[in-house]
Amino acid sequence: MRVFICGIDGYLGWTLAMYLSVRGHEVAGADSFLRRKWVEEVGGHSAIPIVSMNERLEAYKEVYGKEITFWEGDLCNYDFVLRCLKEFQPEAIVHLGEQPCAPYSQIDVEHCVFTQHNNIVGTLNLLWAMTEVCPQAHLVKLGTMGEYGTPNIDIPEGFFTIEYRGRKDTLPFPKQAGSWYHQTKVHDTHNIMFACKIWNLRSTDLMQGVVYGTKIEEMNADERLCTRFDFDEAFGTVINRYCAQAVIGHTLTPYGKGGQTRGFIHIADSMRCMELTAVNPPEIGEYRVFNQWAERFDVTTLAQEVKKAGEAAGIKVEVKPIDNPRVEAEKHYYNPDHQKLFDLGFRPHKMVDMLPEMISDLMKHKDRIEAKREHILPTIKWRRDGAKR
Ligand code: NAD
Ligand code: USQ
Repeated sequence: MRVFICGIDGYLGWTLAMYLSVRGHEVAGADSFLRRKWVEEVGGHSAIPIVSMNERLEAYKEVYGKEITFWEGDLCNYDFVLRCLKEFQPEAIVHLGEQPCAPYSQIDVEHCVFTQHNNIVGTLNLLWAMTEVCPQAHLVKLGTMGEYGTPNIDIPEGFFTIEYRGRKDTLPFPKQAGSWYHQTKVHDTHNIMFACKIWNLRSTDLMQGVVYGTKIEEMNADERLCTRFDFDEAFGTVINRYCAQAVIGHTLTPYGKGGQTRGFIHIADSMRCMELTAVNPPEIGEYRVFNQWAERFDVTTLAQEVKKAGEAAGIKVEVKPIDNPRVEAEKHYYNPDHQKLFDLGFRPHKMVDMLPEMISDLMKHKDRIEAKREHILPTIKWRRDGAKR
């Protein structure tokens, strides 16, 4: 299958390019290297060293004997998007090319507006370009479980049937996103659903939970094939941060009451889900939603699991809750469905089985994590000083 990956230089994008290409798919992709700049801007760096895109592509060719095509450019530039699609004629487009970080989007008005513009305009450009070039291609869009928020009822996969004042309908499940970043995914969802309706495009919106992990197996062959791994206050996600914290003897940092519960998925399982989705497309004109997560944990239990794994590796680990920089429910009901990918054959790893590998991979780069210790504790806050209640 010919798959075009938007955001091919990212944590998931580079991993997906290799994962699909090794499995016989023809892969091309685009990126403007924004993620590298954002992490530098917040003072972080990848714990696992990464090489340039050119070096990645060369190393991949050397090790696996295959080529991945790359275009450098901005998805917010319509002509660029159009050119890529015209040249590659994809059967599937996996859209990962957005600003993915909640704290970054909360920094100030510039970062909020940038995130909204970048994510929403990039997706609109893709939708319009698809109508011109490849209206039958399948758009696999990375949404987020965070679009739903944390309602006090079960969360279905995108839609639910509701009876109101004696009438019944199947409608999109309400969205209550918890950051300016998460809001962009909600806006994308509405735009994609509308495009499928009016233009007969087809799309799967993957409501993905929080991804963790250092690598996929194919990266063991050569260190130039590694993907990035962030742990700073903005771009590090919670399990990845806890593992990096454990390795340098920093206390693990559950925020607030620590009952925040999310769906989690290992990076290798995220790849498997995206492949399963791409090779099982919806009908022309169909917009569908899969909830893409494997296991559910609250952030305190997660910290306890990382502590156990660290101690098994001979590291002393302490857990110390800190004030929550975010505005979010700290104790809540959370029961989202995730059956559809399992029906397609998804069989996930267990987080406890993956932690030893993460800790041992990160131990090799302990000095790089130590060098950015001061960028671990959160300083970006959801509340504004002038808006205190
Ligand atoms: P990432 O930042 O590592 O990857 C995104 C890539 O897209 C980056 O390389 C960036 O440079 C590129 N990009 C962004 N805007 C662009 C633009 N306008 N033009 C060209 N390139 C652009 O993020 P990730 O963790 O790999 O996440 C990929 C996608 O998956 C994102 O959409 C994210 O919201 C979603 N997601 C991630 C997670 C997670 O835990 N990592 C969970 C759920 C959903
Ligand atoms: N958290 C802690 N301690 C930390 C870091 C985070 O308790 O040191 C808490 C947060 O407050 C939050 C939860 O852990 O309640 C998850 O935070 P996160 O930073 O791991 O993830 P989040 O901000 O939700 O964003 C990440 C990805 C994003 C994706 C989302 C999936 O960055 O791209 O959309 O996970 S989901 O959370 O399901 O919406």
